[in-house]
Amino acid sequence: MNGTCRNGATQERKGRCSGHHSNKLSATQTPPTAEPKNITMKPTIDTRLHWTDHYAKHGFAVVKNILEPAYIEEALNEVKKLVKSDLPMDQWTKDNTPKLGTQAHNEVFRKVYDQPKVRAAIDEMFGSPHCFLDERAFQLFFKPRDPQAKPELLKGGHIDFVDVPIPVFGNGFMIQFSLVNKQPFGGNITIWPGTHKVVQKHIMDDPNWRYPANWGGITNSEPYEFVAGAGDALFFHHLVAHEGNVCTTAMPRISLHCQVLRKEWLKEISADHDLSPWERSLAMNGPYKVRCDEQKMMEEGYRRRKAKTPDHPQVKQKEELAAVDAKMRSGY
Ligand SMILES: O=C(O)CCC(=O)C(=O)O
Ligand SMILES: [Fe+2]
Repeated sequence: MNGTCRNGATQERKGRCSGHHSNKLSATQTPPTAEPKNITMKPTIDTRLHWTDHYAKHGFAVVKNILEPAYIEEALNEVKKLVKSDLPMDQWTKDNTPKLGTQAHNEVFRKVYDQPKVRAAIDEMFGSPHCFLDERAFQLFFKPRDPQAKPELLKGGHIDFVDVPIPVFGNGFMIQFSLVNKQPFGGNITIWPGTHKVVQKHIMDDPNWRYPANWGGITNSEPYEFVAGAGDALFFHHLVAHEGNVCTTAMPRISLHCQVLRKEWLKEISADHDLSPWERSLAMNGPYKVRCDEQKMMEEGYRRRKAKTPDHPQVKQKEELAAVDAKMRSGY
């Protein structure tokens, strides 16, 4: 992963190394320490990698301009109809706009899956045009500016399997599409690169490993912030740590958060055949065979959790989405 140094560390290093002919120190100079301390690296996209390789290696990828301008316009008009405000969009705030809910049945938003470049990218991920299960489990994320919020990113991150068994392979991935141009701290999603491998290894080693009970230490690094242009997409792995942030910019956060499911649940990854990019992202810890039917495991896990904690807020959120499509519950 390419990194850019925060706190001016890059410039400091350049300053030390360039410009002077002699490396000798004068008596009054203190010797430089080996490296400045406490540098945190802010992850960026490694543009040397093809987007599918980036996805497999880091657990996420950005594909720019995946949505057609005409579709973006249509979807934004739909948002404006729902918001019913006389104010221009950049004056919308949390306090002067309604909550829009998931919009999980909205006919315009669900068409995002029909966008030609989106469908091509899904097929590329699955390595075939026949794998995609044409379920449309998605949510509109509408987050206008919160005038009280500070411009900062949330720490911690999460995965979407709360107090349930976690599938090593699962049956899909997520795509988040931005309908607007964003700035940093604009309510953007953050991703902790590479955590898909770490989390998967834990589950492979211990099927009783759970989020959040066993999460400590997984995300104590800098996350990547998806500062999107209108029409850009973020693809992310079912096990990569991620988080939604508060919106502190004039432009609201307006995105579609979509599950992409595969018809068949994977049972095994062996080294003896070509892997699709999606399979490669699941094979970072080597060949593996599932211990049980993961689809059944998930259905059973959600049933048990519901019986135990019917009022858990994340349980409620997931169940609202689950109402969109019963099949979805078997996956997430
Ligand atoms: O706000 C976001 O982009 C992330 C939301 C999320 O991770 C979730 O709903 O599980
Ligand atoms: Fe999530």
